[in-house]
Amino acid sequence: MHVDYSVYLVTDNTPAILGDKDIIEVVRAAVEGGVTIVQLRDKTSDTAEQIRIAKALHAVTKPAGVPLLINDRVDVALAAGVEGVHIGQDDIDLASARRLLGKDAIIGVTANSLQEAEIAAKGGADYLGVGTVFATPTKENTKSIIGTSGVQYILTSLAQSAPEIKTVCIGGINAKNCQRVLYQTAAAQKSLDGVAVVSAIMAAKDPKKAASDLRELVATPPPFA
Ligand code: TZP
Ligand code: MG
Repeated sequence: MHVDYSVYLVTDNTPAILGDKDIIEVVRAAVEGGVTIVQLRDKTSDTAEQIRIAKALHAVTKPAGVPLLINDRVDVALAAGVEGVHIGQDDIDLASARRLLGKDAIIGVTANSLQEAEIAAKGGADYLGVGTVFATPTKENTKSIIGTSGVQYILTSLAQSAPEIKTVCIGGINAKNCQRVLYQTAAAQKSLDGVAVVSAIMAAKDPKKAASDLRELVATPPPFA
């Protein structure tokens, strides 16, 4: 299955980011605006609630041909019948997730380092979430801020060791810096396939416009290239 990773929305339901907006309506607007893939990332709801939200989001994403993945939770992905999962280094292991979800599922893995990236690529991940690029209040993990140079280093090595693996970067990406990130990392022999954002869309006053702006920026070579 061809998957377009170019503008990857990761949801957040915390009041600091979502405010009093409805998560389903924000994702609906973002899909209308042109996000190409969505991940439900919910660190607070119980299992039943996550399944309910996943099914409601899937009713929005599926007709648009936009894959929906679930962060951390293979059980929620299976229960809701969505397209895949995104797992971190402390979640279920990749081989187990693949066994449970099957070969057609989309499975992404977070990679903070080249070693993590190469293990996930060898293990059959479909894509890597590479980061954290810039420090961000959305996820406080100061130990793994790798900058655009870190992303470039990982891409350069993957060009040799895992040329087929898809990659998106994550962490502090927004409309102001996405072209710079893509341009700076394009010096590697392997390009990013997209940018993943949380607050740039989930916290936006107009999520549809935020999504369509990002889509256009990512598709356009930067003026300084
Ligand atoms: N993983 C690394 S950084 C991050 C995640 C989920 C949060 C990114 O949020 P934002 O608001 O796009 O900086
Ligand atoms: Mg996780």
